[in-house]
Amino acid sequence: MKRDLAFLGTLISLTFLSLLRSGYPQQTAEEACSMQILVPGLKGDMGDKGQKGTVGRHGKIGPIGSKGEKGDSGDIGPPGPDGEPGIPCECSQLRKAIGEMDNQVTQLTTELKFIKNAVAGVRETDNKIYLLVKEEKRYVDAQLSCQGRGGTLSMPKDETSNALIASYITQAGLSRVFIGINDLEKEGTFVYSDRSPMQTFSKWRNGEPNNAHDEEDCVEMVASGGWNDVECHITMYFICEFNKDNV
Ligand SMILES: [Ca+2]
Ligand SMILES: [Ca+2]
Repeated sequence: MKRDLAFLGTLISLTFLSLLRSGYPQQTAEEACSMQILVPGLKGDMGDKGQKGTVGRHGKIGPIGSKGEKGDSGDIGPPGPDGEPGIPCECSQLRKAIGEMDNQVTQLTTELKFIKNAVAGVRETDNKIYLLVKEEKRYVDAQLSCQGRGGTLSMPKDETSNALIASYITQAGLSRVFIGINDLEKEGTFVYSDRSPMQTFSKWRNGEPNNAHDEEDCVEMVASGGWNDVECHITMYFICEFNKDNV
């Protein structure tokens, strides 16, 4: 039986080979197989749907969200502990400081009063300010007083300034004042209080300067505006002058 089957197989193979050789004389059996693979077959039926896959990995973190609304205020906290005891008041130092301030206020009030009186009483031209000082002083002390205020004894160098000083004396109800003219350094040679020499302008009264008793080296102005040489050690009111550039 096995022998019959083997024989039958051999017979089929020979028959298949003879058929191939009669249809495609130039091709081998191997080439015939390749041709069968290259020819496209008919489209098969769609397969069944696959099974559901496993869960994927987590994605990237998303953008920051918008700011939320302000929350409600919290409850009031408990009171804190008591503080350290304070330092006793340095009353004596405070009283001293207050006393010093009172003194300063008094001093400032006095100075302000002086300034108000001075401003209210001065006379002025375009470039000068004149101040009548109602303190009786000798000539040298009067000059020092004017210098201490930033000026000098008044120096009438023309008719205008002389007339202004004269009216100042008259309006104050005075008869005479010291002005800034003297011949202290050289008898008979009068100079102004700033040491500048006398110019062509002068207002000597008749018969003056006479250097009476050989002791008159300082000069006063009387209410009329005239000049007279007098002794320097006598005391009287005086008029200072200030340059407006220096005030
Ligand atoms: Ca003289
Ligand atoms: Ca005289």
